[in-house]
Parts: sequence; C-alpha cells; structure tokens
Amino acid sequence: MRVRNFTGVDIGRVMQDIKRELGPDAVILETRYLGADEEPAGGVEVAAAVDYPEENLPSAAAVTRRYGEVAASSLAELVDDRFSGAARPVGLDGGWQREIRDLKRMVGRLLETTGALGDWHDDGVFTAAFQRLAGAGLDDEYSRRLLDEAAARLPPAGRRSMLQVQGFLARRIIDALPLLDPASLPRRIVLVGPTGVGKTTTVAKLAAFFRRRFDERVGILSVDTFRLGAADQIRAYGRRLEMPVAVVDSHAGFVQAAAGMADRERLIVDTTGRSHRDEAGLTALHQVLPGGGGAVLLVLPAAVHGDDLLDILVQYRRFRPAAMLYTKLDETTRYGSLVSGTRIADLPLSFFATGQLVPEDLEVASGERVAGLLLGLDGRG
Ligand SMILES: Nc1nc2c(ncn2[C@@H]2O[C@H](COP(=O)(O)OP(=O)(O)OP(=O)(O)O)[C@@H](O)[C@H]2O)c(=O)[nH]1
Ligand SMILES: [Mg+2]
Repeated sequence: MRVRNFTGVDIGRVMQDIKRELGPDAVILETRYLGADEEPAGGVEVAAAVDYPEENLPSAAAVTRRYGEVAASSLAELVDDRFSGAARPVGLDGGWQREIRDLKRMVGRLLETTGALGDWHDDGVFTAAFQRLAGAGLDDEYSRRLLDEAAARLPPAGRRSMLQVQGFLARRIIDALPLLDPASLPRRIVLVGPTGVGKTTTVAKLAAFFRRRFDERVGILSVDTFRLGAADQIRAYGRRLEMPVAVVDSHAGFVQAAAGMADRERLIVDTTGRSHRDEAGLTALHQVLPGGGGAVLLVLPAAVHGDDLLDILVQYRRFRPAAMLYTKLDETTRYGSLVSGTRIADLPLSFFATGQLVPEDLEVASGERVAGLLLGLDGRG
C-alpha cells in the first residue's frame, strides 16, 4: 500500500491528478478541506493509495524480525496508533481492509510470541535466542524454560553475551538429552515406523555400521512382503553389503529365519511401513514380530511435528520401542521434534540418518549435534 497526499483548488481536479499519478486502481482514503469549517475556499487535500501486489507486503516473519524485540505493551500501542481514533482512514475499500486484517493477524501472532517469552522479553540477546530456538522448531514452553534457567544462572555480564547464552543453552540441551549407546543394543534390532520414513535404507546403513564399528557378522531380516518391490530392495542392499537377507511374512517364518541366521552376531530387522492411522496394518505387523529379546527403534523423519508426532508416538507404543531413530535431518531446518519426540515418548535418541547415501549418511546420535542444529551453530541452520 502506497499512500500519497494530493492538494488542489477543487476535488474534481485533484481526482484527475490522482488517476493520472496512481492509475485507475487508486483508492481515496481521506478528504480534507483546507479552509475553515470545511469550506472549500481554501482548497482540498486528498489522501489516496494504491495497493502493492500481495507478494510485496512484508511477510509475518519479516515483521516479527523487525519488531521481535519490542515489548508486548509497546506493540499494542503501535497497533492502536495505526488503526484507531483519528488516524483511522475513511472510505475503506477491499484492499485496504485486507491489509489491516493481515497486519492485525501478524501483530496477533507477534503478541503471542512476546507473550510466550519470560520476564526477559525486553532483553535483546534472550529474545534473539528464543527466536532462534523457536525458528528451529523447539516448542515454546521448553525454549522458555531453558532461557529462564539461563537468566537465573548466568552472571549479568554473561546474560548480555549471545555467545555465553548460546553456550549455556547448548550445555543444557546436551545434558538433558537421553542417548542410547549403540554398544548397549541387543543382538536383534528391529526398525518400525510410518511409511517411507527411510526404514529400509537405514537397515542397510545400520548393518554396515555394526560390521564396521564392532566387526560383527550381520544378517538382515525383512517382514515387508506388503509393499511392491520391498523384498527386491532389501535383497539388493544385502547383495551390495554381501550379507545374508531373509524375507518372511509370518511370525513362524520369522522364528525360522532367525534360527537360520544363528551364526550372525547381529540381526537387523526391516518392517512394513504403516501409517499411524492404519490400525489393522499396525496390528498385523505387531503379530508378525517376536515379543521380547530385541530392541525396537522407532524411525521418524526429523520434520514430523505437532499432532502427527504425538499420534505416531501413541500408536507405535505397542511395539515398546527402546529408542528413537530420526531420519532425513538433511530435509529440514526444524529439528524441534528431535527433542520433543524424545521428551514426549521418554525415549533416548539412537541414530540420525542424514541423507540417501548408504552406508555413509548415518550418525550415532549426539547431544552436541542436536544443540548445534537447534542453535544454528553447525552452519546448517
Ligand atoms: N534425504 C533423505 N532421504 C532419505 C533418508 N533416509 C531414506 N531416505 C530416502 O527416503 C526414501 C524412502 O526410503 P525407504 O528406506 O525405502 O523408506 P521406508 O521407510 O523403508 O519405506 P516403506 O518401506 O515404504 O515404509 C528413499 O528415497 C530413501 O533414499 C535420509 O536420511 N535423508
Ligand atoms: Mg521399507
């Protein structure tokens, strides 16, 4: 929205000027007679505007960035100044109303954000750190708790230093994150999770990892006879890794195939991907898998958030996972679920898959890595 004032001796000529300068889409916002008592003798001043295309409006993110450090009270004043009382323009048309509505929505979101901050909401360093964590997808409540702790524990000079605040946050994130040591995993490791999250690819990566890291003889078992091409996919990985692969479709078949791999020091098990909303599919999978003795890793993509994350965790509890395994870290910049998933499920982190390359794109999960991703300290955020 671009607003300009036009003056002239009479309204007719001013309107011609407006049309010529701003084009046919110009909107009249306010008309003011310059003489006393609204007599036209002194001439007329008209405020007119043209709408910018939508894409030129400032984004909510840009406004948040610009006003992120302004306290909620002054934001409220800002809104009042702009949209109430004498400053309210007359003759509103659709475009102007739309802009007001969009701006109000932006400011509403902004107020929510500043409301989510702690007592330090007027502190630039803390607000920037909060926004960094929120931008990385960490939930507001946990971010605020971390920053409250930093505010309480850091000395005054430390509180003013972004480096020190970030260092404190990194330490707290690392300390609070439960991790699973791969060396503590039992012989049989089963990967479960929703469709297409990278289970089969990660089975192959893990098979290579255990052979390389622990010099183990590894066998691969798959219970995925559901998805077209699944058996071929896992067998192809087996050939490439020169490891035996067995594909089974029943519990009895599983027990038999596992017995046939008795010489293997490690068994990695691939399963059919099932949507968390596919109750029948989940039940069927649960029946094929053996009850105890192994460790189940719940495989989730790093980008899963919110209600979906919650629903998946609830539905997959039946498999009694021992740890979380996050994939596709390379496909997002919002890593909050790495922390919120482990917190909600009360499960440690095991591995991270960071790309499509087998076996390269696999890491043992570490708190340093998570802190680096959340705080943007590893050059990826
Ligand atoms: N970018 C990226 N892609 C990945 C990663 N892990 C797996 N993929 C890709 O995700 C796609 C699905 O991988 P699969 O291993 O077949 O997934 P799945 O969970 O076994 O799928 P279903 O068996 O159909 O449930 C493939 O294109 C993989 O290359 C990862 O960490 N990053
Ligand atoms: Mg698969």
